[in-house]
Amino acid sequence: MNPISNKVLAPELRRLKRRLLLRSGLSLGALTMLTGCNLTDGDAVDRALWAVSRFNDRVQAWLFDPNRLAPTYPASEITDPFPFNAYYPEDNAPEVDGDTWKLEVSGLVEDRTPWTLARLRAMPQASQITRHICIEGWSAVGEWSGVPFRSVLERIGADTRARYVGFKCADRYYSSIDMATALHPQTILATDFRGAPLPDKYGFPVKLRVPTKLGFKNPKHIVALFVTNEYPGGWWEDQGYNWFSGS
Ligand SMILES: Nc1nc2c(c(=O)[nH]1)N[C@H]1C(S)=C(S)[C@@H](COP(=O)(O)O)O[C@H]1N2
Ligand SMILES: [Mo]
Repeated sequence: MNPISNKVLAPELRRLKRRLLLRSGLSLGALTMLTGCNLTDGDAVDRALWAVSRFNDRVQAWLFDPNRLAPTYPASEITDPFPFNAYYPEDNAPEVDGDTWKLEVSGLVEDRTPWTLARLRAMPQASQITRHICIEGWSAVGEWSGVPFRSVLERIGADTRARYVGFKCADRYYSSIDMATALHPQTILATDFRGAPLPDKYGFPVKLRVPTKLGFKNPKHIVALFVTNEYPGGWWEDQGYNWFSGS
């Protein structure tokens, strides 16, 4: 974890940090990674912040290359313990029953049959060790495995010309991503964390792992997905965080 607390930042930088989050959806952690600048180096950070904060959704969407891959890491760099985050404390994480859990599917798809955990696990699996970057200013490397989301979309006959995929979660959290991100090779419907079923707090039974996006675009405890052309928003997105929020 690399917490960048407000305490160590000058007031000017605090304002810039807020502006950066609201306007570009990037955290200071993400900015540090992108620019390679050292956060104690005030001037350089300042310049980078101003440059990045000029990006708007449209520019970011244009810059987004669906084939660009997020960096991957060796197992030795996995952050242990991995941080928990949600809009509530860890003890309140929902406890979903994996045996009765179903993933509802709706919207612009051909096959609305709900998915069971067994069906997801029977699909070809993928694994990744990637960095999760939270808008609150920390990042951590984790290992997730599951089904490439693209193959789920193919299996349900999703209209991949649609603009968005939206998600609803067992804890009332919700989020959405653009179709290019949904089809990205590293976007996976993850059932495992570090080679074992996702612990409750990290999103049991299923979370969307999107390493090209900030942490809040990685919904945990997913119970429903839908394909749509109508902007679905999200828990944080609707509170002013930048929707695109990624590279
Ligand atoms: N269902 C659900 N998913 C969620 C959240 C949440 O509160 N509820 N928080 C998001 C945020 S802001 C972050 S940083 C990550 C944290 O995931 P972790 O607990 O595995 O670190 O989950 C994201 N997905
Ligand atoms: Mo987050």
